[in-house]
Amino acid sequence: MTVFVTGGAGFIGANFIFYMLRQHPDYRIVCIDKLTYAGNLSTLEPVMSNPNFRFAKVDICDREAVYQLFEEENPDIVVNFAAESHVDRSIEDPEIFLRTNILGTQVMMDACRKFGTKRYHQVSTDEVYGDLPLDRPDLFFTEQTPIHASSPYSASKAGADLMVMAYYRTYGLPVTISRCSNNYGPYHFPEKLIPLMIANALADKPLPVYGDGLNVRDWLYVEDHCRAIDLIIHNGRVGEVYNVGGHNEMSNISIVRMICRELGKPESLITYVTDRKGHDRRYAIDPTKIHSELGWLPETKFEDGIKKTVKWYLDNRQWWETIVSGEYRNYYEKMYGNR
Ligand code: NAD
Ligand code: TDX
Repeated sequence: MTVFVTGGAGFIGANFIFYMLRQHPDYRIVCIDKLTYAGNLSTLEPVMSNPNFRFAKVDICDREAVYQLFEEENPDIVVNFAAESHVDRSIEDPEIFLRTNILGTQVMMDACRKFGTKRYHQVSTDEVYGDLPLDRPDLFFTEQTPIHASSPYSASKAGADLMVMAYYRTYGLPVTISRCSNNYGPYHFPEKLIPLMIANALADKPLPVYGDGLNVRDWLYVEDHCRAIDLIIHNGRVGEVYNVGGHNEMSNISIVRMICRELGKPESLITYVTDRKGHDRRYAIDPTKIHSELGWLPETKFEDGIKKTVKWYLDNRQWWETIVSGEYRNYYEKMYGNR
């Protein structure tokens, strides 16, 4: 069995590669990654010499290079993680989001059609459903919730999902889609809330909380997401969408306070800054379908997951310090300098 994993040098894709090589030691895993600012080859160092693993530096929008790889490897399954993933960057400059997230998805699906790939899996997000109000804790996103994206990022992911379903209906491409809530864990790029707050707190820098800090996200430990995708690509029904999330809603401010406590840092570091444009208020997943059809439930409780994550950032300073001291510094200055 050969599995293509696009975006495998990023946060979730890398965790998925480690997970798959552990769970299915007889599978061949081919990582396709353009190595954008978010891709980090050093993350994949532990598996580079595994004979069942191959890394290919390829842009998923590069049709010729993608077809060439399909020709060489003839994959059974494609799991598409590759994307521009940061909402704030999409607000600054949407174009690359449309290119990679929509056109790249199309190229990967065209390749699957051409080479008769048995399964194409699209890694999507709960953000395609828009947001829920804070004063209606009874409401959750189900697979029937209408698409109602807010940011250029989520609109691009929603556009890709629509193309995936169009390829299923029009060409009969065997597809599945997962829509997951916010992930956290090792190798999370430090532009995102949890790793950014850990890195800043360790440097005694201000902790920039957007708006009133009351926006709610539904957090899932990354390995639980990897297990859900593994179940879907093997046992999920073709043409179906599966929501993935573990009923772990938390406000941003409570997460930042928890990180301060874990690291023994004062809450006086917390600084309220100008809100994100169009900031989604609350995300909350109803995972009934994946639970009842595939038996999936999250295994890592947030209290344990956040401790493991903080420990990982303490034990792997070199990984993220290299990022925050390099080109990323310019991004940080641009986004937070005058906020
Ligand atoms: P990430 O930004 O950490 O990694 C993205 C990876 O894709 C990087 O390695 C990057 O180099 C690669 N990439 C970008 N453009 C590419 C291109 N044109 N061709 C090939 N590779 C390219 O992202 P992540 O947080 O790991 O997210 C992975 C996927 O999961 C995305 O599709 C995202 O929308 C989805 N998702 C993320 C979360 C989350 O909480 N992080 C939640 C739900 C869904
Ligand atoms: O400095 C910050 N301060 C802050 O208050 C940052 C970076 C974020 N925030 C807030 C904004 C959000 O309400 O924290 C929350 C989480 O922000 P992000 O980490 O940027 O994640 P989010 O926008 O929720 O999107 C993430 O989850 C869904 C991923 O980046 C997406 O790829 C995924 O689809």
